Amino acid sequence: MKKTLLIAGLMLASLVNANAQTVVFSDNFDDGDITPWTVTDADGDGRNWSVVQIQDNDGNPVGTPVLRSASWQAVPLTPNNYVFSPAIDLSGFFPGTATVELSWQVMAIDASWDLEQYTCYIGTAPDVATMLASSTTHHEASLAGVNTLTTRTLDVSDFLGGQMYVCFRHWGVTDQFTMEIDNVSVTVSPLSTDKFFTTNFQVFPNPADNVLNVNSKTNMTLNHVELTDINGRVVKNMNVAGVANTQLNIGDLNAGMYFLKVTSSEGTGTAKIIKK
Ligand SMILES: [Ca+2]
Ligand SMILES: [Ca+2]
Repeated sequence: MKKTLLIAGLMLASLVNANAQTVVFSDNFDDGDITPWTVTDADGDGRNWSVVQIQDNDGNPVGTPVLRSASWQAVPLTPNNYVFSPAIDLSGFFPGTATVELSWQVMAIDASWDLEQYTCYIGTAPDVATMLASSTTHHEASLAGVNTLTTRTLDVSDFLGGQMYVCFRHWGVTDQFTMEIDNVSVTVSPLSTDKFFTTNFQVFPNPADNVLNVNSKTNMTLNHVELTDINGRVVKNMNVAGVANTQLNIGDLNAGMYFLKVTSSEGTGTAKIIKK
């Protein structure tokens, strides 16, 4: 029973790295103000994204304020409208330590006129050229049937360590009605320790007879390497102070499963090891 508890403890310890999720950006537009977002009217018709409070036929508010762009407003429009977020700062997070998820909600409110097209781009500057060159995008050729605010997500982990901007572009459509965006957020989630390991390091061979090689796959270096048996006893323990690669001699260990724990300045990684 005690052994089982210890293993359970080790498994639990391997699940979570240093910090919980961090919401680094969120905007629900409920202040009714589009700033600090900026817009570019690439079609030049003077119409663009704006923050509106949707109302019913009696003038009563429906839901909360949203970001809206139109493809029909008394007359058919042919929008090519861009809206850019302010800078979203991910410079405090080291690449390879976390995943970053962009989340937003989208709809085309009129079910009879909902063939709206849009693209969400992520880039390092709030301008059209940068966004069109981005490889981190989400495109929807039609919002048919998406008539209530519906959540979309995009992995933006590539922007860890720097700044990112979110862009929504309403384009390639005419004579429908409107599309809406709301509740934009960016959340950073630290990697589990086993994912942290496989992202930044490799260990080989595994299973191993005598020597375990522990190598960095990224710019991350090792400060400490530790091997623990299934009872939680530390059987190897090495300070290695900032090296990319190291070796552990395990020729003296009994055959079985062990847990490798590596510590870098950016976090902790774990991996299961088999000694033959
Ligand atoms: Ca809102
Ligand atoms: Ca326009």
